[in-house]
Amino acid sequence: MIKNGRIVKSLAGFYYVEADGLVYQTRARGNFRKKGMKPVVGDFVSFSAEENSEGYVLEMESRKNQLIRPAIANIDQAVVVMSTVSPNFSLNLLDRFLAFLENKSIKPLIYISKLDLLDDLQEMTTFKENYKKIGYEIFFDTDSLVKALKGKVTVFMGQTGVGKTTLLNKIAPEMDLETGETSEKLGRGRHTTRHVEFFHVAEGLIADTPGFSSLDYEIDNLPDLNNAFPEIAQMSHGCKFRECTHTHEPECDVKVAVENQEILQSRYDNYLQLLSEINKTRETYAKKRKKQV
Ligand SMILES: Nc1nc2c(ncn2[C@@H]2O[C@H](COP(=O)(O)OP(=O)(O)O)[C@@H](O)[C@H]2O)c(=O)[nH]1
Ligand SMILES: [Mg+2]
Ligand SMILES: [Zn+2]
Repeated sequence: MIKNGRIVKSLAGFYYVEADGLVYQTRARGNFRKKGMKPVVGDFVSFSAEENSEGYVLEMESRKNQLIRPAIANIDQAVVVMSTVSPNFSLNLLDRFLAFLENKSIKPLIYISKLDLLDDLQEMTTFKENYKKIGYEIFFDTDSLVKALKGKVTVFMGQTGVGKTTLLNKIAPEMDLETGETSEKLGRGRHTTRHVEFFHVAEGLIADTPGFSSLDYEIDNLPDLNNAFPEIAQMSHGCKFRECTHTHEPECDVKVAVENQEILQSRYDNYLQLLSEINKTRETYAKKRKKQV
């Protein structure tokens, strides 16, 4: 019998496909590997479902997005966890996460942890207002965050130590994850590699992503970088040049908006930093290519 479903777990060469509320154990036929296509968790597939024996993944639908490490596809949204202190709150790091997610068409949700360690919430409240204006949702408590998980596939990301596991343990104790504290106590490595799995939580699906503290990505072209900052992309429609980088060009609406404080100076600075990183990467590649010739 052929069924359609979604891969919810991948372990030791098996793919576990959920269809009509049941989970089927399947393998991928060799012809997938030959084509260089490896099914991953999150893939929508058709598969043969045999009684009392393994099924086979037959076909995969094309993906709306994909992460490499961990290997997950078709993600709706990501909760970026940022702590107020230890590690210190960083708009630079946050903007990098946001740009990464925008570039992958994954909706960012921002969760602020360790608010209890602040004497004064003014700075965080101002931050929340500023980013809300850009269009981002910022969560200061778990109850409101849980509501936003309904019906979506969500991943969690953030630096080591910000409190991802603590947060997940609170909203999904059934995942039974180890926090920094317990893994230290047990003397285990923090970065134990695990299989990838989706959990049904808060009427949605969430994937824990333990190794996902750094960004294994490069935005490598200017239009993509422009679009990764929604308020800059919006404002750039008014720039004189279509390919405006918002640096040296005349009649640049983005620069005017920064001067008028319609765009945050810090967002613009972080955009410029990413821009210069892209340009550096390009120069390095160009040099390498020259050497090879
Ligand atoms: N005070 C305070 N400590 C927290 C909070 N969230 C996490 N922590 C602590 O921060 C440390 C790192 O948390 P963990 O969940 O392991 O972070 P992860 O590396 O992002 O998974 C642990 O000692 C937690 O107890 C919080 O909201 N307030
Ligand atoms: Mg953790
Ligand atoms: Zn411009």
